[in-house]
Amino acid sequence: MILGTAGHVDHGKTALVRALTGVDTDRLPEEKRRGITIELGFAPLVLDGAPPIGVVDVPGHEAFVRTMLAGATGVDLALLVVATDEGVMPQTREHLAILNLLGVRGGVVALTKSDVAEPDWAQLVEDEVRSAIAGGALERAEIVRCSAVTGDGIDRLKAAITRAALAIPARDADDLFRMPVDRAFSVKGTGTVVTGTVWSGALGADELVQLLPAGTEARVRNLEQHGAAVPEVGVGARAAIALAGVDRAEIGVRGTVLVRTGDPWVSSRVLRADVALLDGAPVVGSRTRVRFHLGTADLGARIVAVGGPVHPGVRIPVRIMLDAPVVARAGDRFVIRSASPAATIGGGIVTDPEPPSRRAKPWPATTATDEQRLAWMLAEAGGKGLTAGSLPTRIGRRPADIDLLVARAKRTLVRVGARLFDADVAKTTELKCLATIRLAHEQHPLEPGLPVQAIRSSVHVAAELVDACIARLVEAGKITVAGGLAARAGWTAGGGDADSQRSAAVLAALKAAGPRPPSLDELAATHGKDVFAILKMLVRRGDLIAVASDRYFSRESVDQLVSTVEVALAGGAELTASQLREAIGVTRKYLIPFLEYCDRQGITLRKGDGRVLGAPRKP
Ligand SMILES: Nc1nc2c(ncn2[C@@H]2O[C@H](COP(=O)(O)OP(=O)(O)OP(=O)(O)O)[C@@H](O)[C@H]2O)c(=O)[nH]1
Ligand SMILES: [Mg+2]
Repeated sequence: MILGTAGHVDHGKTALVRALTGVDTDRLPEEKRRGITIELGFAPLVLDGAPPIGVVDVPGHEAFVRTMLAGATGVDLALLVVATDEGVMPQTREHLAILNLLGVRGGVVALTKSDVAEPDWAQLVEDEVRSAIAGGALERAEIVRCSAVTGDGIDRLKAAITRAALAIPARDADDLFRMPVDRAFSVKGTGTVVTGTVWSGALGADELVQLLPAGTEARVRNLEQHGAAVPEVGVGARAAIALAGVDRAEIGVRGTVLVRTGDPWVSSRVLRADVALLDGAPVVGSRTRVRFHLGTADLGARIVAVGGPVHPGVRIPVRIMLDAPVVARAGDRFVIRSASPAATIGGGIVTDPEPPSRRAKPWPATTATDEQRLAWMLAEAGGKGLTAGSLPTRIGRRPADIDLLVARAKRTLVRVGARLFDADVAKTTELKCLATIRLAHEQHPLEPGLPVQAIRSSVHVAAELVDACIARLVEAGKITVAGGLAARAGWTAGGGDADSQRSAAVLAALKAAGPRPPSLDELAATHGKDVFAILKMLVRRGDLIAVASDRYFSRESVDQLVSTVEVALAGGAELTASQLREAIGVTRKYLIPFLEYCDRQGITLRKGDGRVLGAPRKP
């Protein structure tokens, strides 16, 4: 569990952390010289009856609010420090606002430096603090008067922190691992080390990890929690993780997030979010440049709402356009500051870290349920669908919760392999597939069906959805698929009245012509230009045989001719084409294409100038 300090500069935060933990977290020479905190400080706090606590000590100076933000993000508990002699000051209020925006879950207020203030004055300050915390995350926090110099009240402060720690429900452990990096350095003999507060999940030695948004790959060499080696670090821990395979120089600290390789984290330059500006903040239009703080990331951004600028005091769905990619998850809290004057002006909650495009509209409403947002995402994804694996980050729930969510939504979505589609989109696609097949039958009545590939390319949705729809249509008995061709159930090529008459006429003509069938051109002259399609269809049905590219014989004629040839060549006879012509009784014009057909079919074999019988025909 993490406890973060907060409070105005010089109010005694670092002195209190030292009184509580014995650790002086102001280590830098510049911090010593100026007597202020500049960088984040870390110390373990062991309290009787409380879970282990990691303390993050933040700077109070107004110039270092960005650092305070990086430290305050991910804390469970706040220790708001107010010097009794000064009372509530500007950064007391700004830090309080930040804690509220980040959704800190509880905490304690220390009214410190009690040794330098009169009790009456202390009471006034306590009242002032009460009204400052009213309505926020620390509303019910205990207020403890204490002094880091005399040690007065430190035990009471420890007891109050213990109570606050026990009041917070434990975070779920079985989630995706994520740790925003707040420091990176190299240690002789160990190599590159990154530190941070584990936001979710757990990580162990030898696991493969990625540093996002850069995407640098590394392996976990070993892990430490407050200087002690541990086999695994989990949610809410302060962790120092030694990495193999990465140089310190490759790691940009601000905004770098350590995740497990293969988990569905993405970095994005566009987010959807619900945003609210603090009372008294300036109005923010779509062109207003703001600073966006999420985790340890701190970057320029613009906020776009539907229908005009964002006004203080209203929670509103927006799209956030970032100057650089960040790693975010739905449910993440962030803070917005104005650049000049540098001030905290608002914040919000990410509602979609991965909109499909830069122009994606904000969600239609704030405070949507998971079911609602899933429905919006599926509708927006349309025929492209979305991967189930993207939902733990896009919806912001543990993978196990997402499985339940998807199972509950089974009437509104269709799952095809790893992709999910809106059920209405799937239904429409099914109808489109059917319509495409019908249209193909109308336009090409002599064709046996439409290639499935042609359906895929004309329906314009993910190929796997088309395939699933076709499979459903087959299952429902509405269509058939054979040899890669889809057709309406019961469809016969050329089955229409007009087509049937024409094909019957063509077949009759060819049957009548027997061994002397007309050529393609002659057929076209009598039966129409598209006679080729009819011939192809009759070949598919087995009524005709394409003996040559422009000669179609009826099956009966071919059978008769083949028998005649077999008789003529029986007993191993070897005959020339002229001899065969006499046996068959047709001119060379018909004979030669037929004999070549026999050669191709293996009915006859060429031998010198003549032919002999080939292998016996298949029955
Ligand atoms: N008399 C008295 N002085 C204190 C007490 N706590 C801190 N101080 C003094 O107040 C000054 C500031 O203390 P820090 O602990 O550095 O204050 P801080 O809140 O950490 O300051 P920043 O980190 O720069 O915001 C130091 O000179 C401390 O010695 C206290 O309980 N009583
Ligand atoms: Mg300090």
